[in-house]
Amino acid sequence: MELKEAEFVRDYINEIRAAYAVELKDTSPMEQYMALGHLIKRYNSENWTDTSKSYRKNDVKQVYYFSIEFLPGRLLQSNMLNLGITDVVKKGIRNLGLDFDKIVRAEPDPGLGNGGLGRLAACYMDSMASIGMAGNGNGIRYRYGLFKQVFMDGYQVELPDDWLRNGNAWEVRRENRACLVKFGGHVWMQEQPDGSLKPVYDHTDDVLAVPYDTGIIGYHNVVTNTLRLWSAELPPNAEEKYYSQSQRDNIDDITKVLYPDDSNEEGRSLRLRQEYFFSSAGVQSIVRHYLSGHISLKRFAQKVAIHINDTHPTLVIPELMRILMDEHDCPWDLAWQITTSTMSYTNHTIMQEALEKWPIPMFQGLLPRIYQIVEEINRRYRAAKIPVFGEDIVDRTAPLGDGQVRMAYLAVIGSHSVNGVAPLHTELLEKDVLADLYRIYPEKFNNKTNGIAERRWLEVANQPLTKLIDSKIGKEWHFNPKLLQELSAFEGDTKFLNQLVDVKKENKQRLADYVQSEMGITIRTDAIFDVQIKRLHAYKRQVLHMLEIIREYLEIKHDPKAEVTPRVHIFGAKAAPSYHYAKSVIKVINALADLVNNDPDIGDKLKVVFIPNYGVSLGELIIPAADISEQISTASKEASGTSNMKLMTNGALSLATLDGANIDIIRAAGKQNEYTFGLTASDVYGYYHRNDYRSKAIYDSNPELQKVVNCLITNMIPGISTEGREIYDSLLQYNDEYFVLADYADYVKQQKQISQDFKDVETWQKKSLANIAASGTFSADYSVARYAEDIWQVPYKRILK
Ligand code: BZD
Repeated sequence: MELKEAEFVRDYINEIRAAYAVELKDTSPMEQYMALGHLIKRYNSENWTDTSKSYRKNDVKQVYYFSIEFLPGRLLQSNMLNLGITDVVKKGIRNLGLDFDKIVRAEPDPGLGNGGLGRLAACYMDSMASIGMAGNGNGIRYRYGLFKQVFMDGYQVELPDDWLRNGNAWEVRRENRACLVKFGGHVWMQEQPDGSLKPVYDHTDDVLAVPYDTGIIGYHNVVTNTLRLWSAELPPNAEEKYYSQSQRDNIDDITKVLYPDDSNEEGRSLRLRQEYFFSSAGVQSIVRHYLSGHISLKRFAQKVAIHINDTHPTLVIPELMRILMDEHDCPWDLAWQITTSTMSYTNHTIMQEALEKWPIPMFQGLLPRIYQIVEEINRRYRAAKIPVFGEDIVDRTAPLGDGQVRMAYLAVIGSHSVNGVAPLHTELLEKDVLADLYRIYPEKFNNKTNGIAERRWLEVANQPLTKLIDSKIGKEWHFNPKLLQELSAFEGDTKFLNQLVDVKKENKQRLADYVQSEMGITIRTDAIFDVQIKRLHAYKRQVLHMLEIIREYLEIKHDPKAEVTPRVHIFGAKAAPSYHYAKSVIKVINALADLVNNDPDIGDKLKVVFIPNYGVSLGELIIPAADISEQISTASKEASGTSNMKLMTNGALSLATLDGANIDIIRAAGKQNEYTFGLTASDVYGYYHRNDYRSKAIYDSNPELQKVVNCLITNMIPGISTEGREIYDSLLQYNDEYFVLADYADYVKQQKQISQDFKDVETWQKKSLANIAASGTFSADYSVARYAEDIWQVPYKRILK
């Protein structure tokens, strides 16, 4: 948009006066931020209205991305970027004598997700708007996001994340679009005048779902899409009916807090209520919107695509069936045809323990009509498939089985498309996790490799690098990130390589300043910044990284005078509050950090920093500063990974197993520009099939490994007698479920190679450049374009090659 500085300054001062009735000089950064957010929202309001109007006028097919999590990150800078007003606003703010960075930091970072899945949903929202696609988000407006993590005596402590305390500048509450979601009660069949039977639900517990909409601004293209998050409230006219305190609390609880676990199914009734709540409210509002422009529901699937982001929104399937049949008299077959043509499903994990299943009595009690529909889906599935495929495989894959509602199977059966998020992951879905369903519906399965929003992860997070890239290849890559490939022409340009070194140094300094001020630890910027940032989980193997730190520590202790390449090991990771083992790992890494960081023999050769409260905002600070990107999951376990892509585009070299999208990153950047190691997925499956992995044998055969692992139980690291033992036992007594010891030697070898290679600045920088140049293909713009073409069949405007 066009904006002059003088105009902005005038508007901003007026905004502050109107909102707070004080002079600018008397405002807090929070007030300055809120006023700026409101002003920008106002600047963009016409685009938002016009986008909706034009979708409606042109009867454009809409995509609705249903996700129980969205992790958008702070919106101020990305909205300014996408509107093209960054420079004007920054200048205006500076000339008013305000501190822009402080204003940026005053914005709460909405933690409405756990990790990769929620962040992916947010990247996709940004990309859909930016390529000009009619893509809407649908989720939950949690009053408390993911907990704030602090460390006390090295232990993780969780504090509530009251992110809405000062209001939310970007959202609009739309009370007039609210709808009722019904739980519990009874269903009975009422005879109609024509003799047919119609279900009636009574004695239900009704909850009002109120939408809060946030505009998702496209990049330089006047498009603004909508992210709709639902909040649970008492129904209207509630005062006419008595609600006990516990009924009120039950309603309040539905959207109170995000479940803080990203890898275990919760299995609790509140979680199921959350899932039905936003699925039902979302589908109701979609049907209502559709019917405001169409007379019949027959063409619904030509105008609406609903995407199921992992299994949490699977109940959109029976919910759409319910609305079509019970409210619009659609016969089953037509309703089923419309529903399956509308729905598509992405799986994000092969971990068995994350697959959602609900005990039938709980499900049936909470959602009696939905359960009837699932039963009928189940009955028809069995009737249609048993004659063709036999009873065994159909038993194993039916939506109902073992006394449970199996959400992933329901999602596959009720969708026309099922995708994994990286080629290896999709292959494993087909061969292993969903192999039976793949046999029955091979045509539904496809791969859509994840992507990231380059705008946030490069243009917002790494402004120095963005400027440098622009100075070399212009700005066209902002619209078509694959053009970053043009950078490879500068591989021999020493001046450019040196400029890249300077940019990295600047970013490392920014992080070092943060670490100094927040943690009181001094780190040197000429050290290797070796970064592992992701949820804490055994399969992601922070333990392997930890063993390497112990090894490096012992090595320096053994010969304190020997020359070493200095290193800073940087961790960011939250553990699910109930995940005991993950919390022990945090404690041990923190204790190790204390030992290492305060040992005079070590000095500044080796530092360990576990930065508390990792989230999107800290990611923006850490990622541009990284030299090494640790992507060290047990092969086959990480569906894709996305921090691997973010780190790559910021010039970090991957230290990676052949897992998830690491494989594709390595192929894109060239093997010689990354450090790969360890078992392959087929090695891991080989061990499973033969059942012959013995971690103890590896331990016995490697004296160096023994020394390192023994440090967990020798009191060398103070204060971890319980936690150290727990990890030690997991590796030896419980046979090392994630093959840490199997990969140890190869991992160490690559770490040693890294220490060598880092000394040759020019060669290192060339590798870093190769990563940046090849990273464009991992832009989410291309990912959503592929979803649009292959799955959703929706148009988009931007030409992407
Ligand atoms: O999804 C992650 C995978 O682990 C990553 O490999 C992948 O890159 C991303 C995006 O596709 N999965 C999750 O993040 N899963 C969850 O966050 C989650 C949340 C609630 C319940 C279960 C899983």
